[in-house]
Amino acid sequence: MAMAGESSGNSYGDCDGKSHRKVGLVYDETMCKHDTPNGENHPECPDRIRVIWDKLQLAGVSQRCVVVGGSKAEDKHLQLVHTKDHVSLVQSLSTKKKDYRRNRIASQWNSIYLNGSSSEAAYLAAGSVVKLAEKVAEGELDCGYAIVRPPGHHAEPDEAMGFCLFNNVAVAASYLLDERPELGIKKILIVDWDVHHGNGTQKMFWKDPRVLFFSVHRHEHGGFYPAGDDGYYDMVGEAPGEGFNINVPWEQGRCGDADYLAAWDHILIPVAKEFNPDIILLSAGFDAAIGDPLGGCRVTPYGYSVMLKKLMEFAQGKIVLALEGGYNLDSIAKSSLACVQVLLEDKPIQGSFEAYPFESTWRVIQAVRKKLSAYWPSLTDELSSDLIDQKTPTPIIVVSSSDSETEDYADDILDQMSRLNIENHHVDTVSTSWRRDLSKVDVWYASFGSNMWKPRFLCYIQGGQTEGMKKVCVGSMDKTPPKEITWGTFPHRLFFGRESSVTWGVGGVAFINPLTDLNDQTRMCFYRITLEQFNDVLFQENGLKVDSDSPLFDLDTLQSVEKKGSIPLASGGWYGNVVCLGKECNIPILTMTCAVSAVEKFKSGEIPLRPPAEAYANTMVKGLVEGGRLSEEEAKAYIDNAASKPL
Ligand code: X5A
Ligand code: ZN
Repeated sequence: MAMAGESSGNSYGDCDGKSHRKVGLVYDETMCKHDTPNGENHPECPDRIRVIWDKLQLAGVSQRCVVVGGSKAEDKHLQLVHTKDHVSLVQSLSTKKKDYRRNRIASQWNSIYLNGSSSEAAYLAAGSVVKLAEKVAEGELDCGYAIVRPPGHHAEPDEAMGFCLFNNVAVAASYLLDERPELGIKKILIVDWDVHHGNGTQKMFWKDPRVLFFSVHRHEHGGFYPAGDDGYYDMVGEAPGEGFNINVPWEQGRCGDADYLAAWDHILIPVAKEFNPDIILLSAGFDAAIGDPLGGCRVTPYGYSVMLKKLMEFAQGKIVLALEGGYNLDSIAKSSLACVQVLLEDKPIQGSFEAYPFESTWRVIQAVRKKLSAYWPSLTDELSSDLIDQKTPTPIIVVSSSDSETEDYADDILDQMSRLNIENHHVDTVSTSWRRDLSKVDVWYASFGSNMWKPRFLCYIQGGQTEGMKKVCVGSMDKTPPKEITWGTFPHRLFFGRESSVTWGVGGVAFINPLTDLNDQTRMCFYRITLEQFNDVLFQENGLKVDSDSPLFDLDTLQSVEKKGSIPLASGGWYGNVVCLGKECNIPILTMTCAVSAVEKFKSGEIPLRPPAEAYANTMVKGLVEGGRLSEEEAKAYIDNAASKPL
């Protein structure tokens, strides 16, 4: 899959460069007052918007945006998409003195709670999205993010549901089209990446060709909330709006970056090019995020940032995000931050995707393309088999089959955590206090050999072996995958040597000369892992057990390697020399190679220089092609060159 852009040499982009885009942010603490009437726990809780706001502030990102206060929606604007009755019912909630009256109203709706502040919050949520969209349409702001609640996309013309009272995004879209024609917004693309179908928005623009509604959601043949057929791909709109409603209904949970990006690349982006919107409104729920208790999907902050980046190519970047769902506080804060950083355009996006889309994902994408190709010629061609053969088999374990009830959600989080081995995978057998300390420090591990291929490197983290390996890796104690992946080149000589290795059989394996050589450039893939995991990689690279009661490389060693450039360890193995290549975003970049004395022995012929073992070279090629942005020919030539030059 697509990977991060390549950086070159030792200098990297300024991590806090200034942006020239005017990004609006709406936040208003008043929207936190909408809460359950008796303090019961509920996933749609006031802290959702607080944690997002706090994250943006702590990251120093909100300070670089234009912060816009909340704004109350006008009834006549709400009535562009809602019935008069619905608007006055929501309005009247504020004057009800007694909880039981509100509880009665709430109970007639599906998945709604109400308190004395719900009405005020609902007016603010809708009005804030209207105001932000107006400023972007006017050109006062380039783009923006409305951090609002209650969410909106389930709210129908005459009904609140699914935690939504007013349909915030739909109100804003209608406002621009019907109330502000002078702004020249004639075509609006609404993208809904909330894990649930945007049934309300779909209804409101069902016959309206001015609004192209695109929703990607868990559907499970109608079993997932809001259950039924509305979210199916055969729901394409009607009358002049026929073809302007696109649903991508996932058949299963667990969809992640690769699945969403496939829907982007093969449905949304080509259609958006044809439609050519004047502005994009994004129903930005973050409940498809990894760790979400209701969604059961696994989109990463990096995945969200790539999806957003691709949308910013349209409408001169005029895009307004409005928060919808998203119930894991940590996930929504991180995903929101990633999105605002994209809006600010201040740094290249870094990260990588897990493997490939599911088999069922390709099936759904093909069905959608077939159905919609009647309206969008760019969807006509069948996807090539080379493309759809790249797939992840449907997993056998089925997790959270339908919409989780609120009492399930804590369990689901724990389930997610244990499957992902986040934080709870420290199997402490011996005295392992060093692990606790080193798990708090991040480093970039820079690989130049077979580890450049992510699945091969993951064997050192999660255990296992890939094709061509003669040995199974045990993996690290902490099996959390790398937090980020990026690429770079460094002025060190790459070479291959040794008769054979246990993992790859006959043939050399890669080393770099620990000393710099400005005539050489070696490509490397960096994985951001903890110092604890780095030790487990060191153990495995050097044929040692990972349950050692002391680390090979601790905080003191880290300090001295940063000063001295390289440091030999008492590992006794081939990769017992840790080299510090510099820093990226203040995190040290470390690699491991042989000792300087070994380089001398390679030079003298005492140890043989040898071209790489075949399986080893193939693995390197896969890494360079999939992540390092080389063609297969370029990757092979790069390896041949390093293998044939005299040392
Ligand atoms: C906005 C949103 C979810 C409703 C789930 C109801 N609503 N069980 O994510
Ligand atoms: Zn949702």
